[in-house]
Amino acid sequence: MTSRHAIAAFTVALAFAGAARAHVAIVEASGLPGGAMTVTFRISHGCKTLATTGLRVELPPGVVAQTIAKPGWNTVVSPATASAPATVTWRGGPSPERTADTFPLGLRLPSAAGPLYFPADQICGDQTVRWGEIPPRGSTTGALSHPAPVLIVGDAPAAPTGMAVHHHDP
Ligand SMILES: [Cu+2]
Repeated sequence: MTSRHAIAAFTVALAFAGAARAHVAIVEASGLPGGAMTVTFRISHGCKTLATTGLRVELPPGVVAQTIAKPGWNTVVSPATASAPATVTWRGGPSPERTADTFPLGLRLPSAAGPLYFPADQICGDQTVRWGEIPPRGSTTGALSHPAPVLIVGDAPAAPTGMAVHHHDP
C-alpha cells in the first residue's frame, strides 16, 4: 500500500466514523478525482414530527450535477451566482415522518482530492432543518449535531457508509 493509498483509506475511515450520526448523508463514501458517478443523498427521517417535502443541497465549487428522475419529485439544478453556490432542489413527496428516502444525483467530480461537503436543507412544509456543519480540516463529522453530507474524492474504492440503521431521540 502506498502512502497515498493509506491516506485515502484513512480519510474514508474518517467518513465512516461520521456516518453513524448523519441524518442527511451521501450513501457513497468516495469517488474518483475527475470521475462521473451517481450519488445518493439519504434522509433518515422527517423533521421531527413533520413529513419531508423538499431537499436542497449546495454543490461544492468544481462539481457539476445532472438530475436523475425521481418519481413523485421535481428536481431542479440552479447555477451558482455571485453570492450563492449552485444548488440542487428536490420538491415533492411527501416522505412520511418516520420514513427514510433516497435522492439520486449524477455528479462530475473535480480533479483535486479531498472531502467535498454538500450543505443541505431538509424542507418539511414551512419548516427547514439545516444539515450544514463542516468539521475543522482533518477531523470528522462525528461530533457535530447537524453535519453536512460529505463525499471523499480520492483513489480508494467507493463503499457504502453502512447507514441503514439509524436511531436517536428526537
Ligand atoms: Cu436523525
